[in-house]
Amino acid sequence: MLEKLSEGLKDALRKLTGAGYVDKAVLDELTRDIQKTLLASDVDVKLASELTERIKDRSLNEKPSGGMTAKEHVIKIVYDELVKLVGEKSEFNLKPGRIMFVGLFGAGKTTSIGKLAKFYQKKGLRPALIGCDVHRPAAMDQLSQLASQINVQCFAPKDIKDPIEISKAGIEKFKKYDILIFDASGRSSLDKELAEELKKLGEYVKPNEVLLTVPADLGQAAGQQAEGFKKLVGITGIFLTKMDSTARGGGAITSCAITGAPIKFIGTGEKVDAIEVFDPERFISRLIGFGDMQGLLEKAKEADFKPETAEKIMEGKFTMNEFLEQLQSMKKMGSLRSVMGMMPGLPVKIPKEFDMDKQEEKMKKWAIMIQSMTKEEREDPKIIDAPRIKRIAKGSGATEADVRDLMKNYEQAKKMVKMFSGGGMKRGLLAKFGKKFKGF
Ligand SMILES: Nc1nc2c(ncn2[C@@H]2O[C@H](COP(=O)(O)OP(=O)(O)OP(=O)(O)O)[C@@H](O)[C@H]2O)c(=O)[nH]1
Ligand SMILES: [Mg+2]
Repeated sequence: MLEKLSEGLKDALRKLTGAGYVDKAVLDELTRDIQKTLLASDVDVKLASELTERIKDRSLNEKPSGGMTAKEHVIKIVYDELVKLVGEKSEFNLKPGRIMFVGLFGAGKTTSIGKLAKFYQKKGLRPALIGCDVHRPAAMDQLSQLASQINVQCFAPKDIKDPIEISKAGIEKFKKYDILIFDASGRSSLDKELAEELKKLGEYVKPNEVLLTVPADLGQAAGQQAEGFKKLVGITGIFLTKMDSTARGGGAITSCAITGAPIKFIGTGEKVDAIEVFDPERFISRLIGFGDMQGLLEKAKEADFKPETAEKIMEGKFTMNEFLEQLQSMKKMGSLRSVMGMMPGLPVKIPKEFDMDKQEEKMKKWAIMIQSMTKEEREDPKIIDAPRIKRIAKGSGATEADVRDLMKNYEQAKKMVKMFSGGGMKRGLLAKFGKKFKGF
């Protein structure tokens, strides 16, 4: 999905992280690259150039906050601005209710209804489908087939020709169900008749959500369509379909975002589980390949080294206490996997053979072992001999081999620390450190 856009943005940011320092020339290149890749993904020219202007302006005029480096600051701005470009986060209602799907022929209504029903099912709610497309001959059959395929109840009578009448009977039939999803008629364009029918149906059903399905391959025209439906029938959100099969998704998303009707879901394939809740922050983080950027920036601030620890380390002092401090910093930052995924400048791909979860378990154990050492042992690990190893193992519920493994890793870490001294300490150290001593 959006591979080209994603690659383009990643390349632009990689150039930034690879540059010696951030200056106007670097920013010019960064914004030029971003603009180029946005345009290639069909984002409106004006939107793209406004965005890049803001990135430049903010990067030059805003001060980096809370211990961020100049590059991190720019990355954060790029991230912020891209998030704003794709819309606001909207909560999707997970309470019992009624959802009406609207959209033109072939937009993906019926498919998306199946996906959403399955989505609710997985959350432990009971959905049921009601077919209100009385015009297209095969519509009722299609809905019934889909329903039986995903094991969801469905009311799609072929003999009733009035959507209101169908709704009435369906609501009565599915009184005990949590979520009722209505498949409304489509048409080749949003004309007066369709608008009338949808309005009437809406007034009767009183849905909590009216979702417009728009195919992403429309590019910027997706936004125009959303605008039209919003004006004529009122919609609460957009289900953007076919994101997997177009390079114009950037245009579709950004043009929908400016209509003020939030994108709530995206469809990423024909299968029933190809559905994603649309969350602008997560979407952009993934697109630019830096994992949960926001999370990193906040957590990294919290988990920053204590200055006195950093100082000690810089002086070359690295006892078990400093080692423990580091392990705890890592823990505070969240799971190793997400921290690694979040590090700007680190490739997001982690070698398959490296078992993160196991490593994380290990680090937790190490912390417990260090905590069962005496003050002397922590300050001068050299004194830890076989009997002491035995005692530490016993005291921390570990094996002697575990303690030896900890000692080995501590020694390696100490060596690493000696290698880095001077600038780029603090968080930089943590990043390099975490990367190196676990065999990357
Ligand atoms: N690749 C891809 N195909 C999709 C997606 N969503 C729907 N489709 C395909 O789009 C086509 C039309 O989907 P339908 O669900 O029948 O669309 P509809 O809006 O109900 O169509 P009408 O009832 O005829 O108005 C089907 O071939 C679907 O498999 C998606 O997210 N990705
Ligand atoms: Mg349909």
